[in-house]
Amino acid sequence: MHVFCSFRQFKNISCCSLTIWLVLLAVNYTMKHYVIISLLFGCSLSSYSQVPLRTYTYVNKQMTWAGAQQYCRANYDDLATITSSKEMSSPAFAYSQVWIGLHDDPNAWMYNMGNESNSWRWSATGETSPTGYKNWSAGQPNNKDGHETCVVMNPNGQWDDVICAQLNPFVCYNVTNQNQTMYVFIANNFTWNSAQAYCRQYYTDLTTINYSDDNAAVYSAKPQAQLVWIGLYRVSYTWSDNSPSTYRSWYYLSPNNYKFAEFCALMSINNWDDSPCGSAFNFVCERVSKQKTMMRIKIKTDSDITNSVINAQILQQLSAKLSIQGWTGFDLHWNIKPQKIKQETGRTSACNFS
Ligand SMILES: [Ca+2]
Ligand SMILES: [Ca+2]
Repeated sequence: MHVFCSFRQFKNISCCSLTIWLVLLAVNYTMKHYVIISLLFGCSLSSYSQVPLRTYTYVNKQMTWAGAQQYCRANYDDLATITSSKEMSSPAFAYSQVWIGLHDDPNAWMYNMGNESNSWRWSATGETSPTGYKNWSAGQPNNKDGHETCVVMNPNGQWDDVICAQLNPFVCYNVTNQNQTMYVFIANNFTWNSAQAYCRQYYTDLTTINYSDDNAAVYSAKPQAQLVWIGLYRVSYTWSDNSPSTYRSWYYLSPNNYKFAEFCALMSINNWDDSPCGSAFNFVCERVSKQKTMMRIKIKTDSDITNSVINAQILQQLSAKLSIQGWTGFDLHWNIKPQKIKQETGRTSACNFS
């Protein structure tokens, strides 16, 4: 297959002819791959094939979720990630009560302020506190009923994880020209996400609290009897193989974190329920086919494209775009053949996928 098109993205890089080999180790569908290439380079492709790259195996052994994960990693690639209803229609899932790779990790959020996938993060940084400061109320955080992934400051200044859809006033912060942090109480009753959007539009963000002094300042900024949103949140369920897939097929009452003891996803014919990770069930493993794709791009430009700084910037941009699209495990590198470099003028160019 050959595709030619005008190549506009890198006009400012220019000067010679070079070849880029993009080696993509894909864990998604071939179709998605082509869609991404189309997005990156503005080319339309005339044909594609759909090849599912995940293959699933039902394992008839009763194990805890962690035991199943270990077994799958030793004998396949990992516990199963499911990214679509089409994948879920695999015969491997035609059984009641099987572990899949979706889980929450209470050790990452209940006892510390770590930086794991399920840990608490501050809205302003997307990361945990560098100081590890926390000020939970007794017995919190507890993820009651399985949906408490946003944090309020109680009237007494201590924190509690609650459902993000609650409607609460909130405290934004701003950094002044003198590098001072100002805390601003907003009396509107908003969900956590709406409060975050409001703070980002009119101030810097929802509050970050790294020290007891910060906590005292936020406490002072709000009316004494008032409960408020602060900028702390977390993502509760993530996949064992670190897939960014947001596909979910929870039973309508799940997850419910029944008895505060359910953090692993158990599947029963399309319906997922959070269950105690220590219970023993059969499970489904996955094997992920790595797809190696080489994309040859010919660029004719008029600046020094052999400049390593420019080359690194291009790869950074490509990597960022692929990551945003949900790609993992890819490797991009240049393969420049100096002997083929020849001086060209003008800024028109072509890309050639073969
Ligand atoms: Ca709670
Ligand atoms: Ca449950």
